[in-house]
Amino acid sequence: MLDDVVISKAIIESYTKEILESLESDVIICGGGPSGLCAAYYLAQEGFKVVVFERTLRPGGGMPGGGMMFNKIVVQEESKPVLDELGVTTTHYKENYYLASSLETLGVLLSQAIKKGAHVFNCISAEDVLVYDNKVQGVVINWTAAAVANFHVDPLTARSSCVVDATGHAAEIAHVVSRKSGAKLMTPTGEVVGEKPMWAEKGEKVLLTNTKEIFPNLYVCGMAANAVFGGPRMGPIFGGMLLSGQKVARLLSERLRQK
Ligand code: 48F
Repeated sequence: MLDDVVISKAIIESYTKEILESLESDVIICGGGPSGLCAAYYLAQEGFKVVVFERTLRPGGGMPGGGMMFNKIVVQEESKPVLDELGVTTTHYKENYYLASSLETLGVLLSQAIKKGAHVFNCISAEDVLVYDNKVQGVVINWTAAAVANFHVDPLTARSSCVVDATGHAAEIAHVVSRKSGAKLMTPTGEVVGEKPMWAEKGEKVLLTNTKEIFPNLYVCGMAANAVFGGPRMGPIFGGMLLSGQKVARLLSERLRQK
């Protein structure tokens, strides 16, 4: 026999428990695209308490769409070990070019991040940050549906030792910190420089350099890193996104272990 209300209680109790536990963590990642999920996977694997807030119903950002909805992605030689480690099937196209299904890659990445212990919440947007003593100390969250409906709903907050802006092209968290704190970001202009036109070779090259701390306790990875530092976009080559997520996880892991 199945009781409809028991089903409801099971969902509400378990979701409430998980989100309550997630209000204080080591790292909050804003954005569940490829770079954010990859960062979550590596941080969770290292045993850190990591929380991902993803705006949309379905995590994955630009990954499932591949290139112009042709649902394949390309990765280069140096990032293939990440897909191998995750267990994603790749095929060799030509020297330095490998292909993977964008859907398989997303499915595996999401599944592995959660299995390692990352807490991934969809349908929640990070709309602001907590800044105490000129340091980012967490984020302000709200249901995406409230914003879509244009409801005036006050948000809630989640605290963490560090925050990662993995919001993609829009670099939303960097923008909000720059606009509201009045302080300078650690960029050449002190502000978000803005993304440059498509150039895969250069975009992928500068992405790892751009993956770093940009304000006390605020890190940036993925396309947001190039947007913040004025790097080019790079289209449906995803190796850099994975390596950028891996790099930010390493930087955070080194930092959090020092505490
Ligand atoms: O855009 P997205 O996929 O960013 P990424 O991880 O990867 C970029 C590639 O997809 C592609 C590319 C490849 O070379 O250039 O564009 O850097 O994923 C960003 C995710 O963040 C969510 C958004 O819905 C998407 O899933 N997001 C954006 N703003 C917010 C957010 C926010 N304020 N709060 C929560 N999630």
